[in-house]
Amino acid sequence: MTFKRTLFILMICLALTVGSQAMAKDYKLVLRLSHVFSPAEQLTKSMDEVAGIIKEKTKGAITIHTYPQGQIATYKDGVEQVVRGANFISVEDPSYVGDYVPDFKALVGPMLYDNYDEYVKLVRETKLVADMKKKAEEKGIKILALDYVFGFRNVITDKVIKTPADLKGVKLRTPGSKLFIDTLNAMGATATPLPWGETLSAVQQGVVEGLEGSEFTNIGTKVYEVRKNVALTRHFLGTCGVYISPKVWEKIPANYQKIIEEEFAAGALRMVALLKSQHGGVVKELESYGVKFNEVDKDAFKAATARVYKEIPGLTPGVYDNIVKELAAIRK
Ligand code: X3X
Repeated sequence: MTFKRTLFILMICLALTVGSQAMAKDYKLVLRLSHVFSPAEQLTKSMDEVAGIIKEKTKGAITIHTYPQGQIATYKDGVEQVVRGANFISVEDPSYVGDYVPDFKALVGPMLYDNYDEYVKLVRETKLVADMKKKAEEKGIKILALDYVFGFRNVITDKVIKTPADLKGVKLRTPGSKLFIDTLNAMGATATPLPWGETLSAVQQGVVEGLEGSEFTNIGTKVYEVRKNVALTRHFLGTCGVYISPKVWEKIPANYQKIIEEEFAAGALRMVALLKSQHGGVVKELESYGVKFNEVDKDAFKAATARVYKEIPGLTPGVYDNIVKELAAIRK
């Protein structure tokens, strides 16, 4: 190559770099982030914190306005906003992604996890979940995190529940996710889907006898004022993922993408560590408000919910067994 030609190519490269930097400099994007959690709950604080860090690190180029407590689209409707390509971040249980890629329902299915860490490891480090994420992206959902864990979900009633038989005829509020409805029904209860915003009044008015949720939900939304018994079914690990449209994502300059990805991932790890350290204290505080905790016949609930996995339509054959295998390896 002649000297002149080399110089010409170098100048074009330089012009392109300067051009894209100028573009990134002028770049501005406003995203709306939506979830159902209350101001006192860590998920709300974590989302606000991550949004603040992203704004600071991108020097104001990426603004994320957070909308807690279901002010705008949440649950299934929130994920739908993402799939439609809106400038929107949905923060929801991964079972809603399961409406597009059913394997996510198996990933967060009943009676799977013993602690937060094994779930975090599974979603961060296995090819199995990396492949699931790729499939979600093809369906219009780019996953920025899956592990904003907010505790194991337990049955909260006034009646002491120890076996599936104890739940017979007991109406329990669940979120509207089909996985939740099917699981609570399989556990023996009569699942009654309601958005969180209607839950406590439904319990107070006796529309439902109780609900299912974690100790962090219990303390953060004052469930203890309306129901006093927690049966430690630990049937689901309460967790939220963070979802954005790949179409929106692709238009974000790479340096900002990196910041967004890193900060949502780091925020989840901080939340997991914090909640792990707070759980014992939260249980004590709930007990001081008169809440009683009881262990349950775990095997009976496990047997009762086994069929849920068989009945999820559209699962990749063998995916549940593969999740169990990966978990066994992690536990070793
Ligand atoms: O998709 C997000 C979660 O499944 C929300 O669970 P839900 O509706 O029982 O709300 C939990 C609370 O902590 C809300 O304040």
